[in-house]
Amino acid sequence: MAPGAPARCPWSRLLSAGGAGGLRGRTGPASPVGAEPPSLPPALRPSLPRLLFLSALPSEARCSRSSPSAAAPPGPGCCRHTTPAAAADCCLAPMEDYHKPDQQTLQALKDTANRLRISSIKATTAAGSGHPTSCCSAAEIMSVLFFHTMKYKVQDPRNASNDRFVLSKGHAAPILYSVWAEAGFLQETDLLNLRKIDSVLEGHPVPRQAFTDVATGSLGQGLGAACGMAYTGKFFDRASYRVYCLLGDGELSEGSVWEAMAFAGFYKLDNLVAIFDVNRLGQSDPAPLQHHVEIYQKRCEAFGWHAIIVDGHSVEELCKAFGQAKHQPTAIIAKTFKGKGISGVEDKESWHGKPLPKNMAEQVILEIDEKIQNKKKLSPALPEEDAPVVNIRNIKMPSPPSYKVGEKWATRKAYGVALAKLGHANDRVIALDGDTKNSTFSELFKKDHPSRYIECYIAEQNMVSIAVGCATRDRTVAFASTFATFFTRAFDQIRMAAISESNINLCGSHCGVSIGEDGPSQMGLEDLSMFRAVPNATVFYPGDAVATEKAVEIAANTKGICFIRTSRPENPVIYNNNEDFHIGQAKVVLKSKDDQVTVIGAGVTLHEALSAAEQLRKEKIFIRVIDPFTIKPLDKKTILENARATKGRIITVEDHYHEGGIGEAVCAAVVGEPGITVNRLAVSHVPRSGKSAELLKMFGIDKDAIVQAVKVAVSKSRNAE
Ligand SMILES: Cc1ncc(C[n+]2csc(CCOP(=O)(O)OP(=O)(O)O)c2C)c(N)n1
Repeated sequence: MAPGAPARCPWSRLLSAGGAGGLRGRTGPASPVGAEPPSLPPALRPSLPRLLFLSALPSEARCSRSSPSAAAPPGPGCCRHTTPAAAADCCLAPMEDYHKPDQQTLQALKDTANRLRISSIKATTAAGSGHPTSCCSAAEIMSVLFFHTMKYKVQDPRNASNDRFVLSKGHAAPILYSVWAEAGFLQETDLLNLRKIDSVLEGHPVPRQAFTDVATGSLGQGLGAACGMAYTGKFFDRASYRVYCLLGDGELSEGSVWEAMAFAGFYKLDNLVAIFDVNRLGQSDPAPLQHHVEIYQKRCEAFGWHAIIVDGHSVEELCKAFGQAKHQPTAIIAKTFKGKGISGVEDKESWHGKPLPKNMAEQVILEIDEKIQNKKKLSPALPEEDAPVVNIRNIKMPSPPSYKVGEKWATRKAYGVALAKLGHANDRVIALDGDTKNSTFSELFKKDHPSRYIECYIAEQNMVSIAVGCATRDRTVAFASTFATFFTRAFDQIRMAAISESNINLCGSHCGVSIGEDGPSQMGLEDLSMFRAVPNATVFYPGDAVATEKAVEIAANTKGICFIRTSRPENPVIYNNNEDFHIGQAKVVLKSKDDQVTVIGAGVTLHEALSAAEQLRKEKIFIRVIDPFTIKPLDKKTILENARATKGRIITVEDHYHEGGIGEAVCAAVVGEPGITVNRLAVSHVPRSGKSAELLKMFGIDKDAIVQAVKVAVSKSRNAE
């Protein structure tokens, strides 16, 4: 080396050897999550074009931030960084990717922002409701994102290779609609139908709109879904699309946002950009941090994000910030003003969620219009079409179940076996868990398919949102598992998943008192109630290992939210491996012409019902036993037919609270039917620790309780006769 010549960064040599990968145009192997990192994690490898770019530069230009300065001369080599991460952060940060837009473009972006303001005001005033001030703070952000930064096909908003956008502050929907009108996908006239019954432009984004992947409006959920999309882009699709998510500062008080921040930071989702629209105000009060953008920055950095503070009304600063790709997720903390551009309203409290009265709107529109210099519209750049073609239709198990009747299996374990098997049928089947994989048995999937397992850690709300994000645009078939009871804390995410028309599959293990000693905090006793209330949900409650395997296969091919309820105790296999199962088709497991009562049980109580039948038979009392297989939809026809054949007597028995469980589902199915009586055995109050059998007895849902209830039912009608 010539004396005095700057040496090459040692890491850049290593990086060159690392091959292609990195931010865009990723072609190298995905980093298997949880696997030993390669010599340099894929996230830190530069893309091929970047490498070419680097090698074309004079060596001293290669390290953008370590150029010799008097204050901090470079150490040995051009770079003083001692770890690949630090080198990647400095030497490889592609600041050179940022090309300052020319004045004409900058002005066009400003003009676009003002047109978006005008459209949002017009739409909300026409609707007589909506959130124009929340739109106006984000006008420059949306303009730069959609007309400078993002790459997408306007006429094909769901193209798999398009960059994604999630409007987490969903109440600012009018500005999203205005963007799509500005781009030419919607008509200006559509905007004036905002919030009308016959318009797809609802008050908050919904996937009825081709440009909306996930419904938002329940604040705090967009970033989790965006993380799922980014994870999918980086590790499953290995494509170059990027994911952008706009959040309000008020919604940053939601814990779910920080679950997502931790997830993105941990997995180094360098294809994810969150934009905080820090407009200082919430709905009824200022947001707690008001304009203290530096505190947001510290918080983001603490979560492993690269955080940039910008003036959110400066298109130039925004262009520059969006141009800064890093090897970690990026947060753009945009200081803005609520109602920006609306004189008398800007930065004022009490204007949240209020449309401008017509006269005022006209005046304000004139004022904003005066600022527009050019009517010419900008077009977005096209994406690199590198997302792979994916087929997730008609996924069939590679082989039938292979259980033996009478063998004892817990349905939770059968779930893991089934999912691992399904993973061999289709490489788009993925599994997620919240640090309970050795309890739910999703670890069996991880063992077979480590690169398709996402550990979400103990953040169930985020896990559901991640699953929703992964499943958007039909990129994956997602199965997320945890204890049934812990899904209750994610009910809002599940509810929003249904509004998002998501096809996620959720498996809740450890249902009911039958888990035993761990006690009530671990027992799922409200989960059926919760999932039954979800529109279009399918609720599976398999009775044995064979039924569980069938449930997993069916769920993978079923639209809407699927919930599979599994149990901890081991119970005998009762179905043959070739038994056919269908949604909404119950199984009559035990039947004779002398049956006097129909008993409906599921999971562990199905087995208690079969034991009760055995005992009653010795006393010449015969019962019919039904396994509903799905609690929603419930097989009303089979239940009614069999109830009628047993003098109208039904007993339901379930390991769940009375409210919203199987008993109530059956009552709803038979209501109004003459001559039918339903006696419901269920958990009546908060349980405690104990042995599984002790608890089933204590709560009157075991074999003895069923025997007793049958005898009462039979004798009651005898008395009546
Ligand atoms: C989970 C949730 N809680 C409350 C609301 C009601 N809400 C709608 S907008 C809003 C204020 C949002 O403030 P911010 O996030 O700062 O957005 P801005 O409108 O200021 O951009 C509230 C409380 C909601 N939609 N979701």
